[in-house]
Amino acid sequence: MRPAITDELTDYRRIPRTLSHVYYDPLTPENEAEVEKIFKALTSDPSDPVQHNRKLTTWGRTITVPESSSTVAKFRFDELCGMPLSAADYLEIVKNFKTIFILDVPKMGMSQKDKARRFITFIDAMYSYSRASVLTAPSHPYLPSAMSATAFRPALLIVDVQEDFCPRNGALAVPDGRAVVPVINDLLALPFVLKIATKDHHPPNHVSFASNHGPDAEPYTSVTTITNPANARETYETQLWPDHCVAGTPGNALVRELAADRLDRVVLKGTDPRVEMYSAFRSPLRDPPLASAVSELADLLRGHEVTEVFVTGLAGDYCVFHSAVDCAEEGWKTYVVEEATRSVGGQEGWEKAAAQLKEKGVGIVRADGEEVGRVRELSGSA
Ligand code: VGL
Ligand code: ZN
Repeated sequence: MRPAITDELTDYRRIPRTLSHVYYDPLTPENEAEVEKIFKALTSDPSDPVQHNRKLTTWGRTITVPESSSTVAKFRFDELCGMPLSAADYLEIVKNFKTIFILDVPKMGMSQKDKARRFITFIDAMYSYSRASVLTAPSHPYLPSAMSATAFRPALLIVDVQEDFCPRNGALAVPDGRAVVPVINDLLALPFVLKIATKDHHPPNHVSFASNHGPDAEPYTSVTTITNPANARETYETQLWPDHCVAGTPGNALVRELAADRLDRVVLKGTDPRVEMYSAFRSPLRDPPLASAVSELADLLRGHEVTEVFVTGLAGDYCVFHSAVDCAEEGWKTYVVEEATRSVGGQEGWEKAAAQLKEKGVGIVRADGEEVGRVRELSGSA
């Protein structure tokens, strides 16, 4: 099936595969009835009845929600995107409901740019709050896979293969870390459509350095609390480390044996001194996301119409782990190539991480396995 929006505006790859509520296309009467049935089921709690025209207030403005319970809202497309609501209004709506129905999403060409832009703003807001909703035919509950039923456009992601993460002299050397390099160099010779390396790229005053937390803070054991600069109520605990990967130092460099000439791009992460950013996609802050801790990685993958991502690098139980989790959540079929990663916690650390990755839908594969084999079989012109 085709998405109900023209290709140049399609941004559905952002929709995580875990979404369980779907928009039905095309809008046959049967599908409308099916959607209505789901809405009724989700709003069947008698102590939380559906209200009509609930008012939300934000920035002194009032938004009307046509039909909603305390957790589920329903709009016609034009009620949501046909009027001049702002990104702040959409965030307010998204914050208030866990599941949002949008009915009658039309095809939008360049003549409906405003509506399309609002729609994408709204989808982005839903994405950043991990809200459920949206978009596909009953037989295709997961749109990106429906869009790419035949396409196979694999990318290689090489996480933080930097001197500071490697023995012997790395400041935060991962046991046996350097052993990933020959495996990754072999992968770099394959016809991935995009080959991206990331670098942990910290300023000297980075929050994850124990040295920035007074004499009692110990690397590997102490923790600190990180607060969202835009929202004091959103916090997370994070472990402290030795100073590592400081911008401009030798330890920050990609490992010298890595075939860096085969890379298409290097993406920097952890550049904001205020937040820890294990994931190559973004920091854990969501409410709202911190723009300086969201990388260009997702946009790059979408821009190249990547369908699956093979994750490699260091460390398997930290940055590889969090990057793979976010990647799968963003909707890409995601694999970690097992021989191409090593963990801070050694084999035991990796086994724990791998078990959690599998639970989150990330495949653990071997460099000589069939998944990488599909990449080998692609013609070099891919
Ligand atoms: C990493 C700890 C601190 C990693 C980065 O790349 O896994 N671990 N910073
Ligand atoms: Zn770091």
